[in-house]
Amino acid sequence: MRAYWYDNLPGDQRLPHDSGRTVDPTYLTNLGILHYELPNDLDTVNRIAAERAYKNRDEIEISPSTLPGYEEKVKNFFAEHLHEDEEIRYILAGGGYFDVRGKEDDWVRIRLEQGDLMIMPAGIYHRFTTDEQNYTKAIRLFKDEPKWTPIKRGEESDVNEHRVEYLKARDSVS
Ligand code: KMT
Ligand code: NI
Repeated sequence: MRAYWYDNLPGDQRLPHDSGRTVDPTYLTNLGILHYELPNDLDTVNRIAAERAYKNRDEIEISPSTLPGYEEKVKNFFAEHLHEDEEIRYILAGGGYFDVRGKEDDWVRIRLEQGDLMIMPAGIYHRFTTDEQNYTKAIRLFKDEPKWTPIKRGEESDVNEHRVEYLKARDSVS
């Protein structure tokens, strides 16, 4: 895992877009993001899922040959959104980028690779993209039913109760 400020330059979303400015782990913690390095350690992933009472999961292989409608789906993953639940992702193979909004509403890019487990809080604005290899295999964990409900950023999402709660929690730490 490596986190850095997104460079905001035009061009393919799958390029690193690395501004060269690193984001420190405490900053991510203050955004409410948890990260663990668990290479080949499904036992620990299972324990974390159990502790947080996650009941369901699925496995997704994001690549042009395994995911029907790949280009369209990758475009959708990259549309800024939030969820009303925590989002837990465990990378089994390949890599990818999650971009999350920092406190000043600028993008932090988080590079994930095999063995990375990331937990994003409900209500955080984010987006995802594969990298130039076009390959991400991941386990997605869900609290209840494996439902996929991204709420796109807009006037409504800004007043969503999970968004409001998230901001309250985020802005109460340093
Ligand atoms: C998301 O929230 O955009 C995703 O879950 C992307 C696919 S999982 C690597
Ligand atoms: Ni999401």
